[in-house]
Amino acid sequence: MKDSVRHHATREITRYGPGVRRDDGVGRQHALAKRSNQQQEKDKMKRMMIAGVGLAALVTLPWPANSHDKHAHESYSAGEPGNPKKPSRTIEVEMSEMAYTPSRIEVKRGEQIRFVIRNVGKEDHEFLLATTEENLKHAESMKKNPHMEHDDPNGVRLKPKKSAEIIWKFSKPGSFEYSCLIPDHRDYGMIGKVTVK
Ligand SMILES: [Cu+2]
Repeated sequence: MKDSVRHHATREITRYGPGVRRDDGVGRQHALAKRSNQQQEKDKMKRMMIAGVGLAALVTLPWPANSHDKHAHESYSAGEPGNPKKPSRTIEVEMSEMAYTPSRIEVKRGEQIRFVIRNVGKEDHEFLLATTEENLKHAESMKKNPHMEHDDPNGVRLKPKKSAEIIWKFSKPGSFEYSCLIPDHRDYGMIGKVTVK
């Protein structure tokens, strides 16, 4: 089984799927205003240090920066990203500490579901649609890097009061799940069962 989940350490993602909206939390370097030569020299040193730190962070990333391209056309364990132009059934899912509502859904094989996901809790939460096997494997890597972000159509991480939509086609029969892989959240109950018949 392929691990279709990609990881980005630096991006902040608020919404996924077709019609994606994202916030890139990239800070802009302040513009250089009129300054004395001495100040400019200081700034130059500071920029060099920032560049150095950035490089070090890049080197220590557990996933290669190009993993994005590598996984671009891989398949997903719970079906496939849906087509927003085709009909879908809407299911609203609320996330809180530490549960999903509903925590169990049933869909027909081939059915397209538009998940409207809301974080009504007080902490960040995730909704990652996959097989249990894949999510457990993924949870292990999350323990090593709890702040990793996921850049994939089958998942979203939301801050409190945020919402997002995921359109998903359940093309495979079987048992799947959505869970939150922020360390301990799944163990405390953040798991929802999906049965595809
Ligand atoms: Cu959570």
